Amino acid sequence: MRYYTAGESHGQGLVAIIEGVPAGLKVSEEQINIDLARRQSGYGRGGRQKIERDTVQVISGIRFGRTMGSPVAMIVKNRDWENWTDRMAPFGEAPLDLVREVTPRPGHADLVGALKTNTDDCRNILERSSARTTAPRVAAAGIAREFLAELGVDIFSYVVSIGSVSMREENPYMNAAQYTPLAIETSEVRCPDAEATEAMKREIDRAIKTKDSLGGTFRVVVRGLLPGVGDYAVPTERLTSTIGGALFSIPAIKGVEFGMGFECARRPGSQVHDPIELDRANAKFTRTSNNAGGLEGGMTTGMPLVVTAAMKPIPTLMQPLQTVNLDTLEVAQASKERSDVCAVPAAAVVAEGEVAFALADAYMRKFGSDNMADIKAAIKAYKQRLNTM
Ligand code: EPS
Repeated sequence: MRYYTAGESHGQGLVAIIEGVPAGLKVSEEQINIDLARRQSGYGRGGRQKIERDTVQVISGIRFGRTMGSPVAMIVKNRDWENWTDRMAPFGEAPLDLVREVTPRPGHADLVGALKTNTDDCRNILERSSARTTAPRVAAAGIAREFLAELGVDIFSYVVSIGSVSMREENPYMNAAQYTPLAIETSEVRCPDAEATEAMKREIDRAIKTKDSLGGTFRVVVRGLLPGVGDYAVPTERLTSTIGGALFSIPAIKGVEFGMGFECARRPGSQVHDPIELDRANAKFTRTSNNAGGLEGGMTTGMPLVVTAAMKPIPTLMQPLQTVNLDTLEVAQASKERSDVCAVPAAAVVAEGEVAFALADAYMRKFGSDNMADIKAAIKAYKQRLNTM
């Protein structure tokens, strides 16, 4: 299962096409819209979110609420388009009063993208490198999430830190799977700790006051995984590789850690690796800890998958950094425009979808891809074999 997207931040809308979708999968439009709304949420988002109410429109591939086995096409429209019809018109001449973007923001794709594509207007770059382009990715991920949900796999995320404020956690690789969606989604920063939520909001308020922006870290947690999904033999099929790559494809993601991550490098092996135990009651192998974060040798262990990602601060600053004006080549202040101060809670929702795609693809490689009935039969046979070992 893979997806493609097209669309700009202030164009007519954003499109996703998902290929390799098995037939017979139940899909809920409402659930996709809930995820789109979750992506728009979060303390620290800017004025644009008051304009947009993202909803999905399915164009193909789904009939009477079930996938047909053909590619699924979706659109998420931009409400703001009506304010940009002249400046973003696909055809005709540019308006005479068009203001080109010539003061690239440090940390954004503006400058390098303009050099690469030979344009004198950084808008051509920022329109596509905008966080807005994650909206169709979340819509597309709805298919992967439904696929996994039907196989007993669920995915959630939560924010661990914003700026210098972190929630306190005891052995999160073992315990993160116990957080409830209610505790996460009722927090304005999508953090299950009420005290940390308030401290993070204060941190964002301080950034607004000082005209700055903030990044942070979040975890994606997956429960209900079977052991042995992914691969150790083919480098590109290792889940560390596919999930890592998928998370790094989200704009602004600067680091990914599986389980204990970088801390593993500082400890001796005896304090890192998870002892194996036989759970006789459930006829399965388990681990007494989960420092590996649910992956060994690029495959699922059957323990919860716990992956942490770090997001850098938003590059648009209300107190801009120094740049160079591309017209005059003089020192200038970087572009300053309506933006978000912090989008970590939203990025975590995007990351859930990326992890879902990587896992759905790995499940289909192992258990088949044509239709849900055959996939479920293959999973049943696999479970039976593991149980009778
Ligand atoms: C963004 C700037 C803001 C954000 C936008 C990403 O939009 P605008 O320039 O229209 O004010 O709100 O994110 C979204 C619209 C979204 O839906 O995520 C940027 O510069 O990347």
